Amino acid sequence: MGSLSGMTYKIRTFGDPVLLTQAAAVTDIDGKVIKIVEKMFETLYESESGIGLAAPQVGIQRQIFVWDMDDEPLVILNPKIVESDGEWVYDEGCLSIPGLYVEMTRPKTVLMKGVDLNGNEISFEADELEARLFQHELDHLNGVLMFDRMQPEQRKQAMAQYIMITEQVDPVEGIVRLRAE
Ligand code: QAP
Ligand code: CO
Repeated sequence: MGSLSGMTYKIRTFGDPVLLTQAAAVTDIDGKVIKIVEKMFETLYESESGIGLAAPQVGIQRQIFVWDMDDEPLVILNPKIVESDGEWVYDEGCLSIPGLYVEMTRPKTVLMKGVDLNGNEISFEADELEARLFQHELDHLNGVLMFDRMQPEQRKQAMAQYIMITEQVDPVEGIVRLRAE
């Protein structure tokens, strides 16, 4: 190992309990954290059209997320949103809920603070798509998924749609189950 390819994580999908857990703050930015971040980027770039990935999505309960919206790989540790404003509607998707896109309203602009890989304080002011990404990835670090942000009726519909997307019927047994893989 150590080559550029083949260093990816498996992306956990809805049904995997790790997606519902609270991630712990990163206290030491050691080689292990660097390695995790590298591997998260590999996983993001290997994914089909992913622009953001949070550590719990690859089974790691640490407050880390990576994103790339403009051919610029970016990472933040221990992020928090300190200000948000407005409303913006967007058809939101998630690599852990593949194939499902749901129109969701969230704040339009946010100010996010956190720490970079050198331990320096960083902050990002963002709006629209990037602001949405920050809110979405931060939710992952708190074990929150898109479903949790939906109104009961919308959640019911989205769940039904996701079951349609993922249901597997064994040709012999005829058993329908949710794929958590
Ligand atoms: C989070 O989402 C996000 O369903 C990142 O089949 C959400 O990268 C950023 C993806 C909303 C901005 C706005 C989803 C790829 C990627 C899928 C993603 C799929 C393939 C989602
Ligand atoms: Co997601």
